[in-house]
Amino acid sequence: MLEFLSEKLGRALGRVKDARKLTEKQVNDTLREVRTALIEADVDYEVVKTFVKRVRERALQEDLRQSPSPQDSFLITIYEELVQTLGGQKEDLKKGVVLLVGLQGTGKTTSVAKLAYYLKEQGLKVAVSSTDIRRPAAMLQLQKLAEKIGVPYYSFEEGLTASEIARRALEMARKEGVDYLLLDTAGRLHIDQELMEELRSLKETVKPSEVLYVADAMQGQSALGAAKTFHEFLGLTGVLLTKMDGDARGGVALSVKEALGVSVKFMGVGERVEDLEPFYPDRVAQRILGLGDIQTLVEKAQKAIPEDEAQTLALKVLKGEFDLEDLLKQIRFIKNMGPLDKLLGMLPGIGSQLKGLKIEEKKFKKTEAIILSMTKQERRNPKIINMSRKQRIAKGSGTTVSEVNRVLKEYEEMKKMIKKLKGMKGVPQLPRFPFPFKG
Ligand SMILES: Nc1nc2c(ncn2[C@@H]2O[C@H](COP(=O)(O)OP(=O)(O)OP(=O)(O)O)[C@@H](O)[C@H]2O)c(=O)[nH]1
Ligand SMILES: [Mg+2]
Repeated sequence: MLEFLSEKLGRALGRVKDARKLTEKQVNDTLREVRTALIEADVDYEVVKTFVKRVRERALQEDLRQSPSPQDSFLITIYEELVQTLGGQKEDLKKGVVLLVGLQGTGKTTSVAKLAYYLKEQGLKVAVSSTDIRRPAAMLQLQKLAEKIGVPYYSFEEGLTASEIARRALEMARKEGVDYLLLDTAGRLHIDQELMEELRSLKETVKPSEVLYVADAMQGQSALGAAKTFHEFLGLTGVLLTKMDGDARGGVALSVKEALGVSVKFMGVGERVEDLEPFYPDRVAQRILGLGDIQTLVEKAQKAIPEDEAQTLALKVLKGEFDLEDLLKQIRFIKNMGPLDKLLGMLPGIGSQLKGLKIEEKKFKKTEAIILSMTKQERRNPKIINMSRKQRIAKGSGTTVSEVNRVLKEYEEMKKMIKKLKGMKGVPQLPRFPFPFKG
């Protein structure tokens, strides 16, 4: 996700970091590269123009502040302006009825389920219902998803209008005292009057606290054209960007706020119900600038690993003290945390390196067996593992010496990577991550 931008920007900004001093020419050259990268990533042209203008003005006007260093303050300016472009503050979802609208196939139904799951995990009371009367299968799709995540699905007899379904669902939601009633709506290939009228009447009936526009990031900027029409008709309160895990260049995430005046509130990052993340402009900016997203990573880890254990593990990783015991723990938690490449992509500097790194989750089982066949001493200090120990471990785990070697080699590589991170400027400290550019 967002690798394209983070790769390009990382390169341009890396040169600034390495420079001994910062000249006006360098500022201009860097901004030119930034501009090209943003345009190539499909960010709206006007957004790019304003962004670059703001950064340049600040950089020159503040006379390249000497503290902490001109380079750092230039990078800080870029970071701060990027956060602004992405919407500034993270915005919460107001309690009440949440209407999800958008074109066909953008991920509305899936997102209703993801959002329900996300809110339920936060300990909130959620119910869902579908007003998509066009396709009978659409209702069934949501009903099944709701069952899967254990959230009530309100269903009614056939033949009701979308507004009537919504009205009855709201009645039930009130009776049951839910915090959020999430309503799915029908999508259309193109905007048409009939759909807009249906949505408008739906809105008047339930007076939603949120009208979220579901936009497919893969569609790039064209997704925003339709959003503007929806906004005029309905008054959107936010955007949910789906398919951010795809190979979209992600530019649309940067264009939403400027183009619509409302913020991205969530992003979909996969097909599973767990694959939804709240949108934090500062964290996304850090990811884009190739600084990774340690906060999100730690939150994910905390969900899967008991809190203090997560903290210890994260600290160990950052301090570069990471032994095979820790690797074993990680392997065991990974199942709860989702695909490893996604997780590693959130670590600073790793995202762009991941392309060459193939992670096969099936290998985990074998790796786990191999580590389990080692003694505690061996896990803490793998250096002592000689040939005869390798043979014993291979036998114990039902594998071969070459597979034991593979695990050891991979562990060494991981350690190297972690060491590199540690040496990098910009690895924030635990538990609260202060400004990313300070070393
Ligand atoms: N990779 C990926 N796929 C997604 C994401 N969100 C939705 N999808 C997929 O997109 C497809 C369409 O999703 P739906 O939720 O049915 O879309 P919809 O907007 O409800 O479609 P209509 O009701 O026909 O308008 C499904 O195959 C989903 O699995 C996402 O964040 N990432
Ligand atoms: Mg649908």
